[in-house]
Amino acid sequence: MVLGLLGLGAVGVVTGSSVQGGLSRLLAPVQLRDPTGFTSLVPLGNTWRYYSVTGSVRPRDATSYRLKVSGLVDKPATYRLPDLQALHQTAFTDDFHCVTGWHVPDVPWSGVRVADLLDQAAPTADAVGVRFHSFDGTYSVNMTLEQARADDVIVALSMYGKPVTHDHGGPVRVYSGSMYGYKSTKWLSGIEVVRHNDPGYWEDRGYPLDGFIGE
Ligand SMILES: Nc1nc2c(c(=O)[nH]1)N[C@H]1C(S)=C(S)[C@@H](COP(=O)(O)O)O[C@H]1N2
Ligand SMILES: [Mo]
Repeated sequence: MVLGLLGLGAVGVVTGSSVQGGLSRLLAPVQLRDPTGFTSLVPLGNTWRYYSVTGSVRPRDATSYRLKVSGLVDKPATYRLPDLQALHQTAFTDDFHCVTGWHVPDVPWSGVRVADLLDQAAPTADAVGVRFHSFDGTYSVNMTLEQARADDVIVALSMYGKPVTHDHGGPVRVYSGSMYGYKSTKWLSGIEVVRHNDPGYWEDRGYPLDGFIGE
């Protein structure tokens, strides 16, 4: 039961650091399913957790998926999955760090740089930040325009050489190599260019606005 909650493929919601910490103390090391589907005996520190602040999220596929780039831009655009796949893909391997303490080393990512999408959209002179929206209907988070343009901030289409799974926020999620996981919006539906760098879902609940790993 508890193992099911922690397993990546399980339908379960892990809401906060207190829950996470309590389970970690009770259960490490423990058997967990890793993203490749194998089961291994690993310390609880180095595995993925499934996170959703809304419980279950209705999946979107290659037909139903849309990414809207909107707000303070001269050229708003709506991308379908094949449109994103046709753009230049940036690939790199980097760790994933949740601010609650767990991390997963050496994850191969690829996707479209947010900077490339912003260049296409042509932000207006009064643009200061971007707000990433999720089709879960609730989650959103900001970055400054400068942060969002960094080389390691992508709209990720693939993890481990395969399409981003639904549980990991696919078909399209954000990944920022330099920032904690809460900056990486799952089930990405919109990139809105905005006038203020406002706090997002977790930042309203106490996490730092910048979110750089180690700060
Ligand atoms: N839409 C959405 N995106 C989200 C979250 C969430 O709950 N909902 N949680 C964030 C946090 S705190 C982390 S650590 C990662 C977890 O990613 P994972 O579920 O692929 O492990 O997603 C981030 N993006
Ligand atoms: Mo997190």
